[in-house]
Amino acid sequence: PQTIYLKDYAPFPWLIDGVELTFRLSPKATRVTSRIRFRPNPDAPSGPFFLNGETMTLLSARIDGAEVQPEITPEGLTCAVPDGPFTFEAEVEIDPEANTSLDGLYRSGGMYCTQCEAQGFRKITFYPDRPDVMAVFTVRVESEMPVLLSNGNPVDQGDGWAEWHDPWPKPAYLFALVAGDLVSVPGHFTTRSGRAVDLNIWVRPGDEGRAGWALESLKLSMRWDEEAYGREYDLDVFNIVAVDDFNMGAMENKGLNIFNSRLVLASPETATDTDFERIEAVIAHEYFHNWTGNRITCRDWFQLCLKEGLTVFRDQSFTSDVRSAPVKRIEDAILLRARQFREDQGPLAHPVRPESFVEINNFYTVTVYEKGAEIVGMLKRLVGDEGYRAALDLYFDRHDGQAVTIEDWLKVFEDATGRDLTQFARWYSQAGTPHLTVTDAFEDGRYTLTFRQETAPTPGQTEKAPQVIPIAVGLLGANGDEVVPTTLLEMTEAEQSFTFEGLTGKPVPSILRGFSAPVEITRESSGAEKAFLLAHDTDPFNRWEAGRDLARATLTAMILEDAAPDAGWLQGLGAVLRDTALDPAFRALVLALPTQDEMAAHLARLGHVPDPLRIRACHRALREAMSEALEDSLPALHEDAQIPGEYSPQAEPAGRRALGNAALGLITLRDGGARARAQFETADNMTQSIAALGALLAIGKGQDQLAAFEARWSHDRLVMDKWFGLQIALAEPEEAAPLTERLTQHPGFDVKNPNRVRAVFGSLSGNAAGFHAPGGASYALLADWLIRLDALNPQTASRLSTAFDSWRRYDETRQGQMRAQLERIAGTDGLSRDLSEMVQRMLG
Ligand code: HT7
Ligand code: ZN
Repeated sequence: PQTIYLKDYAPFPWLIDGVELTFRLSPKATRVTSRIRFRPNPDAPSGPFFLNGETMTLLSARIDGAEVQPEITPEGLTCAVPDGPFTFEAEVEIDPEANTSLDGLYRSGGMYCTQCEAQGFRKITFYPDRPDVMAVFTVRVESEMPVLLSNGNPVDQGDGWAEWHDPWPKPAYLFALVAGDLVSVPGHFTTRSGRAVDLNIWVRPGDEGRAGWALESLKLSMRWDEEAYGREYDLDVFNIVAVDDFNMGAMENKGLNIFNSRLVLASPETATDTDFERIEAVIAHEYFHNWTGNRITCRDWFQLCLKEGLTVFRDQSFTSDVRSAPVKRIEDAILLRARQFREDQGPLAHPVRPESFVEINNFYTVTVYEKGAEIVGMLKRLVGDEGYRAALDLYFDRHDGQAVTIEDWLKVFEDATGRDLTQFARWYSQAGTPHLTVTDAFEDGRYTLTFRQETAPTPGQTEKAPQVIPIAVGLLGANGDEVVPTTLLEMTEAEQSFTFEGLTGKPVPSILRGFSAPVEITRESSGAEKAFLLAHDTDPFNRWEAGRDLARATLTAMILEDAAPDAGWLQGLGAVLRDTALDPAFRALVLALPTQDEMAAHLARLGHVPDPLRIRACHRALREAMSEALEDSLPALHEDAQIPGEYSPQAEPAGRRALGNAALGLITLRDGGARARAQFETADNMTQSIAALGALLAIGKGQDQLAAFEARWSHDRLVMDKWFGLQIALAEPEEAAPLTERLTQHPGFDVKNPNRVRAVFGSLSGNAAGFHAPGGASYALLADWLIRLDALNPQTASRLSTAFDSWRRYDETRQGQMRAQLERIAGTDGLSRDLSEMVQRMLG
């Protein structure tokens, strides 16, 4: 397969003045006719006329009305064209029913829907399928389906047809079409300049009662973008459609967002607090793309972080504003460290803006999204709130309607603030997590912090230059008072010192407050100092961080030295838990231990070979110690979470339940499951019910409850995903593979449904001790299914294959077993470009 390079970018030699498409939908033989008005691009060198097109049959083609016979290859067509403007027309036939890749036009549960990002449009018709070719689309859909949707505004409709026109030029990846037997949950929004917008959440009949939260989240997002960024909606309608079979979370097609149904449908009985929060965030994310992604898009796919990093940053800010800012920051840091730092440490490490790819779908990664968002956050921290707003205003003004690059993005910051961002730009090109080593000294009232930055080599990048690192620091006095408030230090050198004058005693530093940069940090400091910060830090992030560091340190000592759990940390934890002035959601986060995978990564960084079974045993032992030490506090926390009255998914009650259920998990370790059983019996919402079930499964009980849960919910796909996933995630190590295998025989297992496949195999790889259980059965099982899945849905197979990315961390036996599975996959005939690229990179 061909490797595509950023350095080879060349503009398309033509511009498009208008696209007209007609779809005659039929399950196995959909006809698509296209009429595309091309004219030479004055800013591009001339070149051959090539249109992407795959997996379709060309029935006829015409140029300016005259029949032509283009040359067809598996990738597209070429054809001689006139020198000046011309109209290209084609009719093609495609087979949506046979499309199991869920990319292009496909069928899901009897409806038709599309997914075109990144390169799905080329499976629909012949077209220059690249983001820098933007055009105005008019679409006619003909079908017996009652609801026919496409992008933009409705133009007209009749019996069996509908026409749509999108006045905003867009790249083909934002095209969408939906046809189905759907019902809408309608709403209205008036923009601040007075535009009336009809909102619809389209769902299958029967699901109307579960779309209200998505609708409210959409209105909240629309208002927030006006207030925080001055961005208004720009069409008369905004449609969202829920689809059961979907490769990712959701898609921001102009005026017609398509969502995985798990990110739309929610009721108290079927969705957890976390589901509600996630729906709110993803609805916001896709809505925010209307400006950051759609009105201003990417010049090429190497610039993906331009829209994704910025839009993730925007959805994170939204959640911080509508929920709790410190809690959101901690959650984001947990995710970044667990997944992005892990990516950076392994064979799949790549820059936020990669320089080459074989399959672009493999680069929708945590690095592009979450590290991309961190870079935006750092820019904002460096230029300040006002500078950031001025830069964004300039970005929207200067680039509206364009397909742009990271250079364009950084230039608006330079122009708006006068800052030189040449060195900062390394954040986009250098892969890997910078590691800061910190030392300090105190003399005559002067306190000096010295930082050294280093980034380990990553594939294809051995040498790393120093990056700009914004380090937020505060200093605390011996009594816990803040003697120096949060100050932003700008590190630019490989090693650099910063001095604070006029102090009366040696302070306790609180470093990297608010997780001000996506870096790792090492500083020799005593447990007592960490305990002090856990008790006193005025920065909530670092207060949590101190507790996390202590938890990791005690777990590390238990694993490596057979040490007893740290009594000082347990005491500090108790004090935090009892402090009712603290947000319950924050306290729940303080109670959560580093995950077993995080511990494996930590031990590997320290130069040890992690033993997943030993980590699991010590994790369990530490939780038992917590259960005992906190025995007096836990029941009250659990009781406080039994909130009477109507269920609300808002942050406050959700936080109380998070803390209560964390307490329940610990209580269950010592009470044999009595309290969890009672909660399961009486729960009137999914948060309480799944937490109780999880607590029981974690102690090897709960089989009756699991059966009751299945009996109650077997008709509901989304709820059953939880049932499949939870039992695998919590299975005993030696049971994980056999249980997973049994569940693939369950009548509810459907290899064509990505949610179900992820529930099963994502949970298997998420069960660290189960995935790495001796004998390698889980490795073999996952590889078997990746090979089967790849033939149907390469994107989902490729994403799930990342379970193997940390194989080099482990002992020789496990390494050998994982490498053998990767080689077996690599040797499979007919492997997709997606999976083969991933496996090759992992084998390195
Ligand atoms: N921009 C979208 C990314 C995406 C996608 C979504 C659904 C199915 C396949 C997809 N490939 C790429 C989603 C987003 O980031 O908002
Ligand atoms: Zn996005």
